[in-house]
Amino acid sequence: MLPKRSFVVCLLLAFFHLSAQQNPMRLWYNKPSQNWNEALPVGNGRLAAMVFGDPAMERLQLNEETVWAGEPGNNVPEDKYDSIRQIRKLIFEEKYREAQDMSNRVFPRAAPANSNYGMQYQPVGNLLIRFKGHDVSSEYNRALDIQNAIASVTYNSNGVQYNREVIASLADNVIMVRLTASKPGSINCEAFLNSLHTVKNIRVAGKQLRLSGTGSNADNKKGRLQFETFVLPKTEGGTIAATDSSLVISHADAVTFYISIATNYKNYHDISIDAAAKAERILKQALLKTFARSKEEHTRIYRKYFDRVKLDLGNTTQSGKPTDQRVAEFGSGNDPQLVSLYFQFGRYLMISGSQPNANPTNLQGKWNDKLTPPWDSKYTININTEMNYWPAEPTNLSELHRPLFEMLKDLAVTGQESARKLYHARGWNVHHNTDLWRITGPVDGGFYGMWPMGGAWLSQHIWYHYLYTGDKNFLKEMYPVLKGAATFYVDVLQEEPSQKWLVVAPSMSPENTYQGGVGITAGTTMDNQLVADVFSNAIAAANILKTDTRFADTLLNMQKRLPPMQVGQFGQLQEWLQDWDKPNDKHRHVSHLYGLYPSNQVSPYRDPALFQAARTTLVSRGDQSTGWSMGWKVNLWARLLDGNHAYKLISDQLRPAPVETSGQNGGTYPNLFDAHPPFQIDGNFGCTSGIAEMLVQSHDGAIHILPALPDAWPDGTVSGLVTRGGFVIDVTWVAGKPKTVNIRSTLGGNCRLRFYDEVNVKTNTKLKEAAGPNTNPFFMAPEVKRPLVSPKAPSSAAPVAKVYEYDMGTKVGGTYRIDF
Ligand code: FUC
Repeated sequence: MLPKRSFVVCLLLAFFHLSAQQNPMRLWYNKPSQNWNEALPVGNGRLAAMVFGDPAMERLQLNEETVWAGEPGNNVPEDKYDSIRQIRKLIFEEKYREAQDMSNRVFPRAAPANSNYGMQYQPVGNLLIRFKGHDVSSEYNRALDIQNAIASVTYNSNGVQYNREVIASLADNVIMVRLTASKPGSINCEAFLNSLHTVKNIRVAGKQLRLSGTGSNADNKKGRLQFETFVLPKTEGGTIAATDSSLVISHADAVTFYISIATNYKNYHDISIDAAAKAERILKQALLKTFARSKEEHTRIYRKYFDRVKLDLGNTTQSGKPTDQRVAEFGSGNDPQLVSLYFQFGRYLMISGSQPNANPTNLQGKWNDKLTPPWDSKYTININTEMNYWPAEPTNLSELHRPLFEMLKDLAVTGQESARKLYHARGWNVHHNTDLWRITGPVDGGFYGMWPMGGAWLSQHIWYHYLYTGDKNFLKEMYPVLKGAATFYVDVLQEEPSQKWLVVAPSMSPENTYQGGVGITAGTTMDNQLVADVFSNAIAAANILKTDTRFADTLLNMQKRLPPMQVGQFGQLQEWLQDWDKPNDKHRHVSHLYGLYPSNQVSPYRDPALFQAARTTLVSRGDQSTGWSMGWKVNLWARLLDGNHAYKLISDQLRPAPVETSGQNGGTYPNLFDAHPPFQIDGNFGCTSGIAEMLVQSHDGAIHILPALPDAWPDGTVSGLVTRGGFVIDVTWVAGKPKTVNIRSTLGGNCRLRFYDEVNVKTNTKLKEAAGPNTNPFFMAPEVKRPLVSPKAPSSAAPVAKVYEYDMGTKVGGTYRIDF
């Protein structure tokens, strides 16, 4: 017999287990959203909506991913090549302020009259559904089920239970709102549309609501993006009547609203689609199915992605509370399940925002309610867009990386203009922003915009995708893009006067300064790391595809002449070629740590001194920052193998976001959207990838199991994480140590595993102690090892834990189990 107390404990545990089993993957609230950051996002890559859930007035704020201001066209200024040469000359003469002043003059802060600094991503409008008499309600619940991708609202009013379900259908390309009630004939509502756009037409056509509109004019561009929205309610029982501007539904048993939105966008240079005909076609198709069938198909498609990864970090009573309360209490409570929910929410956002045939997720994913959103909600590519795609490969959503590759193919065309005109270079490049129209010129003037490295960073993703999937056809398809990125740097690199290293100039370390208002320079650490990677990837790809031997030789020779990473006065990894870093610099960008994450140029085992220098840099930069910066730091601390510090950053990120809509304090809104503030989706994705990085890493010659597990997660299970070389990993751990590891090999080859604990090779007979370099081609180190220049010994050497490494031969499709 169990003693009474144990019995109660068991009951409690069983209860939490049960409720966790019922659906731990659910955001829920006991009140309607008061503002946009409380509303819940649904999306199918192309369409998106925020669901507010007010009983008396439902609001769906609608987006379609191609509704942008402006029209096709690039923004590359004419006749700037000589100025760029002069700026470069000033830099090499160490006249940095003059160089910056000239750059600011040549590329003004505001877009010149004949050009533009990128267009705005814009909302479509709102579908509003008024329910008279529902101001008073009880038993209210509003939820987002991220296991099935369904938003719902339930409440009781006048003795009737009302339910709403909303899906952005992955099967039928429409958004659907389903209204039901516990009593027949009790659905009475009035639906209408509105929109912020100035050029618009809202009307009722038969039993449909319609909204057409045109994207705004902005800078030198005329708004030529047209959209059409058709909303059709299908009733079961009751009647529909039309007014001038609304549809009135009376005494229905159930209603399904079908929302079809289409635009004239075909691709970045062609807007010749008939938007109305497309919206109509999609609507007709969708109407052939019942809601039940659409929902089932939608969920099936969604779960094909979502179910691939499971994460259990433990569960406490906190998980029974509304999500907003859990965010508010995260710092003081013990709520590991909120971390797994947040992790999976990042995956939810990727599945809902980045379907294979869609555009990439922008600064707000696909969710935006403003005509002029912060930073235009466009693609900021000096960190933000890349961060959106960090979880794609490791969290088993590889197909959803595709939109980024399609954008890269576009940029490899439009970016030839900026390469040619601004730099007299072959290949292609893009600066720190782009948009739906794939602009590639500098944006926001000489200080922010003079960074010709956007293509270098984005194109890393081609190589990541290849390393995780081994897909040679993909590599072949994307090789011209990689080659074009590398070619640009072959033509652009300059010999700097002091050491004769080859550097990019002018450029900057994104958005940071080394003296008041001056950031422009030559050969920043991040640029050197990026060019080294572009060259390594292009060389490796050329070898694999057996092409361009001479070109690869050129790259190899040039790569040897890139500046090394350097350790500076306070033991830090230098951000600039010169030792200009300040120990009190808290700037949100940590660009020079690109080499630590997402790249793999810093290893505790290959180069401990460099590893220590990177650590010193991160310590001095501090934790507190914008959402995306903290998301990056989760990954960086994971790479520094410090799980507790990575967890500290997760806790900082999971603090409630301040109500103000600007600032640099980060945090999380009630709907789990990340705050810069304001809302920016990159931090969600950054933290999601950081959590994966704490559990499994594969960048450093081996698969490191539980590299950065924090004390806060002593026991847990993760399954379905993917590593380089296409290994799918499941790990169960107890008391901070691995217990079982399951590995599924999708590409075969040597599987080198790294643990902090010794494995018994007598019982795990497939393993043998690792010897020599890893023979798996997806784990090979780059050909050129870039030495560290370390005039001073790095400080604060934290010891790096001892590791044990094992090799295991694997076959395609084979599964392997390791027991501790
Ligand atoms: C970069 C960052 C800002 C912001 C903007 C969208 O410029 O420095 O913090 O995230 O992108």
